[in-house]
This record gives sequence, structure tokens and C-alpha cells, in this order.
Amino acid sequence: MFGALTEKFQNLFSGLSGKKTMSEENIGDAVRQVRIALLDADVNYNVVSQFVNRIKEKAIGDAVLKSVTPGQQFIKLVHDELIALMGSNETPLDLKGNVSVVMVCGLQGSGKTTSCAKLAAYIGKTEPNKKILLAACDLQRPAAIEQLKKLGSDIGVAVFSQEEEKDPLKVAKQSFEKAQKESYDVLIVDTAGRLHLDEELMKELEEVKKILSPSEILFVASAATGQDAVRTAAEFDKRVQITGTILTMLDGSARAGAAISIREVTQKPLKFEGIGEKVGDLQLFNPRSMADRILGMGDVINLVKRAKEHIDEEASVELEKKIRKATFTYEDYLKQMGMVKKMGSFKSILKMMPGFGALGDIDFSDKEFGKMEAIILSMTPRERQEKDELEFSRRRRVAKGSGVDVDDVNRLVKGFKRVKQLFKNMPDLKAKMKGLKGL
Ligand SMILES: Nc1nc2c(ncn2[C@@H]2O[C@H](COP(=O)(O)OP(=O)(O)O)[C@@H](O)[C@H]2O)c(=O)[nH]1
Ligand SMILES: [Mg+2]
Repeated sequence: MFGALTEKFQNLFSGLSGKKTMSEENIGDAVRQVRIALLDADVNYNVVSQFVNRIKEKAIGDAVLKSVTPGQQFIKLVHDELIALMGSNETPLDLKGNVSVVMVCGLQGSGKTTSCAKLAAYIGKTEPNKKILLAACDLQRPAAIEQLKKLGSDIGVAVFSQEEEKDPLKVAKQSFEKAQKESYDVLIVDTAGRLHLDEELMKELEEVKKILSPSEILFVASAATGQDAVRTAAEFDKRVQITGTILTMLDGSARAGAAISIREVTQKPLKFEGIGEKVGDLQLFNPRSMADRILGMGDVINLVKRAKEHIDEEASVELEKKIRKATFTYEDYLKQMGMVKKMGSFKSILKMMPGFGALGDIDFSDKEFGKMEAIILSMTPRERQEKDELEFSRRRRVAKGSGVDVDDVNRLVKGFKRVKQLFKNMPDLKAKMKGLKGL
């Protein structure tokens, strides 16, 4: 997600981490590098300036200069300030009132409709007693109603829509009446967007707000839109007073710096992050976890959360032992990949792992996974344990046996070796992270 930014921080930090002494001068230099990294990542200019000033003041103040591990302290300072910049804590949804209304707004294509369904699924999971109604109030795009109905039926949540109605305010009103009459607890309202900010859209949203008195007005910002997202967020906030932001498309390769700036500019919390197209790909925004990801420390917080939901605990303890002893075999690889696959969108998981880059291009579609399984099952037990090296004639035999191309086998062997190597390095990374967190 933050590829280039993370790399810059990693370079800077590896230069600093062992430093026994730091002077005002090289603090100034480190601060300059932080500044360049953030600006390159598209973080808002004013946000960067303030951020960098805070770091500099504190570093020279005493946190860094007078400490016994100045390099480490500087890294910790950046880490802490980054967390503070993004709001420090998770901010849960505020669902108050008999029918709590969550109004979802933003520009077209930012991920509003998808986020409405994701929110419904999220509330369904975290507060299973709540009865949820989705309302299709985007009448700009005819397909938007269909899209929401489809998503709603996928997750078993009712959707209120009026195909013939042209006035979104009427639909909003009727949906609220239905929610009251049929004692729904939560009403999630999808609203219209435009390609650009415009007066008509803002007026419409102000009116919808008046009718519904939402307890949450969530602005949806796509991380892919750069600085525009910040300006748009500020404008929406001015007009309808948003209560928070949902960042979407964080699974893309966007320079997501702009997204980070939204909290500072609006002073409203970043509440959720969308990390994929599926309805399950939404999680509470956790500033600490985001700071970890930005600085390349891996997203341990979310990795553990997800793992708890999906992973067989005993099997992972067993696996961890094997990894430590470096007796990781092709069969273990298959097991491991099977578990990771179960955990959900693989790409989003990868980003949580420290040092994930090495795995970046492994394909995790069902088809590829089936191939992987067939290949490994076509190996002899000695091959699976790497007691017999898979040289070319063996690869050809395995390919034939499993009905795939030799290229597929080559790819698998390469993937396996990389994962094994990654795991070998893992304890190191863990120690590194612990060291930082313990400061
Ligand atoms: N990769 C990814 N795609 C997303 C995410 N959120 C939404 N999308 C996709 O982005 C496109 C636009 O989303 P949609 O909800 O229709 O946007 P809207 O116009 O604001 O309602 C759709 O194809 C979604 O599947 C996300 O977090 N990650
Ligand atoms: Mg939509």
C-alpha cells in the first residue's frame, strides 16, 4: 500500500537504529528525510509541515538528544507522532437513537455503495442483535439501486428502494418511516455522488441530513484519489459536518498519503478502512496498525485479529515450531497457504505481514491453489521434505503427474523457497518490532 513511503522510512531507520550519538545537525537531516518521504507519498503539504515541526521540536527538546539510544528514540518519535496524526485510537461507530441512521456520502466511485453493504455486514457481525435496513437513496445512477439490492441479498440484509421515485428526499423519508414502523435498529443510507463537488449534490445531502438526523455521517474517501480526497473531505465536512471517514481502496497501490491527511484537515476520526472489494473487507481503522504498516513494521494488530477468527490455533503453533526448526516442508507450505487463503482476501493479509514483499506475486485464486495442491501431492515424500532436490527431470515428472506445465512447478518451487526464507527471517523482524514497541 505504502510501498515507496515504507521503503524510505526503512532506509532512514536502518541508518539510524544503531546510532549511539545524534546531534542537532543530523536530527535536522533525518527530519528532512521524513519530510521528503511524506511529501512524496502525497501527504498534504500543511500536514507535513506541522508534523515535521512537532518531530523536530521534540527530538531536539530532549526525547532524542538526551537518550541513550538516540536513533531508536527518533524512530519511536516518528512512530508515535504518526499514530497521533491519525487519531491515536480506534473510533467505533456511534449508533444512538431508536433508529440510528448512518448516512454514507462521498464522490462517485469512491466506494459508497460497497461501503454501505460492508458496514451492514460489519454491524451484523459485531452487534448481531441489531436489525439493519439499507436504503437506496442514490437516484443519480440507475444501477446504484440494483447494486445495493444485490449486495443486500448477498449478506441477507433488507434493502429499501423505490425504483419509480425521482426524489431522493422522499425515498430517504420513506425508508426512515419503514425503519420506525418495523422496528429496525440501524438504517444505513446510500446517497448520490458526483464526479466532482457540486452545489446541487451538497444541497441534496443537506436536505437528506435534515430529514434523517443521522447519528453518523460518514465520508467515503478513496485512497486512489490523492490530494483531491483531502479537499473534498474538507468541503463535505463544511457542508454536512461529517462524523468520520471511511478510507477505501487501501488494497490498491495508491500513494495513500492523502488519506492520512484527512483526519488532520477535518479533525474528524478515520473510522473504517476498506481493504478489498468483498463485503467482508472492512475493518475498524486502527491508527497504530496503520503507522506500523507505513513504517514497514507489519500490521501485527490486524493480522492477529484475523488470525484469531480463522486460524486453527493448534495447527499454527505446530507450524511455528517447524518454522523455528527450519523443517518447513512442501506439505507445511500447502497447509500454511490453505490457512492464509481461508483468512480472506489474500492480498490484504499479505500486507499485514512483516516483510511481505517477497510474497507479493503469488497467485491465490482457487485455480492456482488447486494446481499447487496437485503438484505437491505428485511429489514423493522425500521431495516434499526437500531430501531430494527437485532438479529438472523430477520437475518434469511432477508436472506430468499433476497435469500442469513445468513452469507451474517452477513457480511453486520458487514460492516455497521464498516463503521458507521469509519465515527464517521472521524471528529477527519480530524482535525488531518488539524492541520498538517496548521503548
Ligand atoms: N479494491 C477495492 N475496491 C473497492 C473498494 N471499495 C469499493 N471498491 C470497488 O470500487 C468500485 C466503486 O465502488 P462503489 O461502491 O460502486 O462506489 P460509489 O460510486 O461511491 O457507490 C466498485 O467496483 C467496488 O467493487 C475497496 O476497498 N477496495
Ligand atoms: Mg454507489
